[in-house]
Formats: sequence, C-alpha cells, structure tokens
Amino acid sequence: MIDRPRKVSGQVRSIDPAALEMIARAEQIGAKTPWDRLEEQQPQCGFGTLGLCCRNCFMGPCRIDPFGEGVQEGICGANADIIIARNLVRHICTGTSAHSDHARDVVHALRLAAEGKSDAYSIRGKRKLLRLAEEYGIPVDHRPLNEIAKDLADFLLAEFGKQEGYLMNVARAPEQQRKNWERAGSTPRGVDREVVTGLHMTHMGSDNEAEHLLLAAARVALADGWGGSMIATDVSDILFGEPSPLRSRANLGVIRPDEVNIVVHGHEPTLSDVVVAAAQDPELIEYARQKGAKGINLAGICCTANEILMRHGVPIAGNFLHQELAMMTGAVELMLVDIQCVFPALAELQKCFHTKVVATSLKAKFPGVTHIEFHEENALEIAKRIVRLAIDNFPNRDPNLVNIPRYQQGLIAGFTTEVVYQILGGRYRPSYRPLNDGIQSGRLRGVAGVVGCNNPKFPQDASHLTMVRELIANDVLVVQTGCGAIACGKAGLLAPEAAKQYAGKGLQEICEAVGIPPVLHLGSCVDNTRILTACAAMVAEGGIGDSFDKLPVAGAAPEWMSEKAIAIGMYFVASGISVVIGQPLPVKGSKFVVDMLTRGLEKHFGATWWFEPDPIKAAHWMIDCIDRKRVALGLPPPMYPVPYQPKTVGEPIVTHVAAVGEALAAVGTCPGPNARTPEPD
Ligand code: SF4
Ligand code: MSK
Repeated sequence: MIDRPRKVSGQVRSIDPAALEMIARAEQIGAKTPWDRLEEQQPQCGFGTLGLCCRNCFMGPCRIDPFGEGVQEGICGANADIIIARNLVRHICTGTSAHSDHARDVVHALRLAAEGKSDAYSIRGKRKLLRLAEEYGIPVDHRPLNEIAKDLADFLLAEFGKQEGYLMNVARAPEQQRKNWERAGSTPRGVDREVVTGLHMTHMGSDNEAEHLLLAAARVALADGWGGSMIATDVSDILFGEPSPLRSRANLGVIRPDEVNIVVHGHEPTLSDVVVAAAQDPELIEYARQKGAKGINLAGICCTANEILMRHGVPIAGNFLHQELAMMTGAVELMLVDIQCVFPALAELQKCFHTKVVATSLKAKFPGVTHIEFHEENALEIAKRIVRLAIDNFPNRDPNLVNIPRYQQGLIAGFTTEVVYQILGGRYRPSYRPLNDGIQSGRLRGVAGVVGCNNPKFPQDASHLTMVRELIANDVLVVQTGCGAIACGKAGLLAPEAAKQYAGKGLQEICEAVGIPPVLHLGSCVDNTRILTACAAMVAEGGIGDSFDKLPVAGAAPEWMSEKAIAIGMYFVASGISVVIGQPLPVKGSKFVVDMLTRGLEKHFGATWWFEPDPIKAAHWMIDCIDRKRVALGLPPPMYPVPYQPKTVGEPIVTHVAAVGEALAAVGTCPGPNARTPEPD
C-alpha cells in the first residue's frame, strides 16, 4: 500500500507506549500513519494557517499578503479581518451542525421508542425524562411514559427549526450570561436557524464587519452548547440510561487475542448502544464459539466509545490517533464506523489485514468500505447482522499478523452533573454544597475542563497529560470529555489512586473523602454540556459567584483538531468560561480578530480565548484565570502550599498577545504556485 520510501521523523509521535509499539509495527509492515501523512504535507500552507485564504466566491480564490507589503484585499475588497472572521463563522457552523445533527438523530430515536416503532430502544432514563418534561412544561401527571416521551421528542425536534423566540435551554444559564447574550445580540434562536444565518452572513457581499461576525459566531456556538449538544446529552440519558460511575479499562491491550473483536468508532450512541446488546446475544456468542473464538469482545474508539463506556463499561481501545493503530493489531475482525473523526485512510489500511470496516451512516460513506445502512427502526436486527459479519470474519484472521500491545489501564468513568450531586451530597441530601465549600475554603483551588482531540502536530496525549497533572498538582479538580478523557484513562489518571500520586493535598483530601479520581470522565464531545450544567449547579448552590464568568473555572483543548472543538471553545467563552487551546485558531493573519478573541470578547462575555502550545504555560494561564476569580470573590488563597504561585494574581487575564509577526515567523514557507517564501531570519 505504500509505494514510496517512508519518511522518518525524529519527533516523538506519541507518549503512549502502546501507540509507540504500533507505530514501530507500522514501519515494519510499511503501513502509513497520520504522522507520516502529516510529514508528507510539510510545509503546510501558511495562508491557511493564518486564515488568510478566501474561497467564498468564484471571482476568487483570494489571498491576503501576510507581510503587509503585497495585496491586502480580495477582488471584492474584503480585507484580512473580514476574511478571517468569516472563515471562523464557517468553522463554527460546521462544528455546530455536526453536534446538532447527531442530536436530531438521537431525538428521532426517542420518538420511535415512544411510538413503539423501534426494535431496540426504550426509555431507560425515566427520572431524567420526567425532569425534562417538567422543565419544558409538558404534562406528566397520570400519563404513560411513552406519551410524555413523544411530547418531549416533538418539543425538542421543534427546537431545531424554531422560528420564533430563543432556545428553551437558554433559561438554564445564569441571569448574567443571558444579559450578556442579549446585549451582544448572541442569544441563540433555533439551532438550524443559527447555522443557516451564520452561513448566510458569510456569503460574499453579506456581513463584512469582523466584530459583528464574531458575535454571530458566538450565537451559532451557543446554539450548539445550549441547544444541539445539550439536547444530545439529555436525550441520550433518557434513551440509553443516565450514566453512573463504573469501572473499565483503556488502551489497545483491551483487544483480546482469542475473541472476535469488534471496534466501534465515531460518535452516535444510537448504533453503538445497540451493538452492545447484539454482542451479548447468547445465539451470537454460541455462533462465535462455533467459529473457534472464545467469545465476542467489544471495544471503542473516540466518542462513541465514551458513550458506551459510561453506560455499559465497554472498554476503550483508544482515542482519535489510535484508530489505525487498533487495526494494526491484526486482531480486529470488524471496525464499525458512523460519523465524525473517522479517517478515510481506514479503507486503504484494511487491505493489509483481514479487518472489515463497515460504515453505517447515510451521512458518511467511504469508498472501498462496506456500507450497511443503519435505520433506527430496525436497529437491533442491523446490529446483529453486523456482529454476525464480524464472527464470519474471525477464521480469516492471520495469526502471523496479530500483535496486540499489552498495555491497558483501569479507570472510572460515568460522572455527570446529576451524579456529582449524589456523590458529593450523599443519597439523602444531594447537593453541590461540598464542592462549593471546598472551593470557598481553598482546599480546592478551582475546576478546569480539559477536553478535545489528538492532533499529530503534537505528540499524542503529551499535552493532555502534562496539563492535567500540572492542574491537579495545584489542587484544581479536572473534568474531561472526548479524546482528552481517553488520554487520561490510558495513563491511569481516571483512577482514584491517581489522587495520591499526582494531586495536591487539598484535592487529595476531597478525592479520598468522596472516593473519586482527581480527574472526572464526563463523556463524549456533546457531553461538554455537562460542564455547563455543572457550572449552573455551582452558581445555583451559591458562594462562589453568581454567574459563570465569576466562577473559579477555566477550560482547555490542548490537542484540538476539529471544527467541533472550535464551536465548543466558542460556546464556553461566550458562556463566560475562558479557554486556552494548543495550536492557535486560524486567525493570526488579523490582528483585529486575534485581539477580539483574546481581549475584546471579555467585554461582551467576561471571558476570552488564549493560544498556548506549551501545556505547562497553558495550565498556568488557567490557574491565573482561576486565581483572579478567587481574588475577585474575596476567597482565601489555596489552603495548602501549591507548586505554582502566579506573580500577578488580580491582574487582567490577558497580559500580552502574540504579535501577528510572531505567528508569521512560525509559518515557514507557503506552498503554491504564487507563494512567497519568507526570507530566513
Ligand atoms: Fe475573493 Fe471576496 Fe470572493 Fe472571498 S468573497 S473569494 S475575498 S472576491
Ligand atoms: S472524538 S472531535 S477527535 S475529541 Fe469526539 Fe475525539 Fe475530537 Fe473527535
């Protein structure tokens, strides 16, 4: 499959020993990895990196000279500020659509379950169904559950196409956030409407005011955070059950040498949850035995893995950059993919192994990949068919190609906003009081959300782990979702024992008292909304700020790569929670947009973005945010000595901004027929 010499990089590609073993294996068998493809792409386009390329109409494409000497406007007259702000809106529209379309499918499945039209779904989260119905004013008294569920599904489906008024979940936000959004014109209306309006605004000759575009970007992102993603989380809990803490394992070592291995990858729980049931079917297990396997082993990659991990304890094979590595174990009979974050490269790689890649979504077809279309109506039947296909493939496994790294780690997953109420306050007095008390007393310094992807531009997992360890050492409780959570799971940070090894004394005391790890796994990408609802619970409990922008909390996505991550970052910032990310957004070609994102948004939302590739510096930036909030609230300094003591507590968050010139120096050469090569320093 590789028809050219392999390039070798001296750069560390991962810090995960299982990944390193498989990367070496890839070298041996001549298989390409994302790291190889990244090298082949060097140097990456400088215009794209800075956001200075526009393809929004076909007088173009146009590029702006980043050095300020050449062309400074596109054919229509758009300058760097306009082009970059428009591009950012488009990224956020795409990220929001991905989360929200996923949400719509889950609501559709709820409706089918309510109508008895599905062979697989039922209402497993009765308590949450009733709570939501009550919140939205749907009558519950003396009504069967399925009627309530149908009304709820119809109500939520209408939130996507809402033509009048704002999204209902806006009411869940503190008053100050709602006022901020109203003032900035960023209160989200219908989910679909915000995406459509956002795209319309970026059409050639529509909105050309960069600040206005950025506030629209915030509105689209808020439609994701408080709309699409929040609906996906809520309805998944109703349909598949509310998660609660459970034990499982993570890393490639969960793939079993003597069983039929099925790896699910993607995002939608509508399919993966049903595959869990199919894989436990006694008839299919017997069928697997007849084929010479000891059983059927299910494992997951990316966020669909997080969904079934936190509800069923299904082990995690790995995060985003593990998808090809899992196949390279030679022991995966079938890789089942749905939507988002699935490499088309899997199609080529499957030619080297017996693995069958099966795609299932009408929204995601892959050339060279078996497509078995998934329909919620007969989900179980389809899931069983897929499991049978995997079993039939077991005899095709070549023992000479099997090479499973032995690494796996124990973890605890399944924390939610509701679970935190229970574990902190106890069964009889559920409350966020102990958490708020811990923060008020200084035993806990604050809370940080560290989320998001892997990106081969960064050694896999290194930034996540370095940042998280630095935060917990400084008595900051960390909550996680997505591939960041999987990184910590693989490294043992989601186990209670990690508190003793890595956490500061204050956090250790809390973890020991409550029996939790210092890093809490909150779920998948859409479950970032659990962080929003947990913050709302902290505000409601009182004593540590009456709005999100006053809470001693901060967010980060140190290894982000996806447009969904931009949408998530923006909805956190617009909700008042400052966010630092590893590689910068593609905005550095506009000083105005950089200034707006890293300073200007504070006046609108009380929070900003920050770009910092060094995970320790980024962690310190988060602690600076947290300490600044503590000072403003009149809270004491940390109760116990902590390793990081900022020099400037009480100063504004943003003390400097990387100059555009700095970014240009980092860009290197710009490929392309007309590209200029910057002079060497
Ligand atoms: Fe060029 Fe303007 Fe068209 Fe963009 S919208 S491609 S800047 S002419
Ligand atoms: S899967 S969006 S790589 S977190 Fe949600 Fe992981 Fe990022 Fe995909």
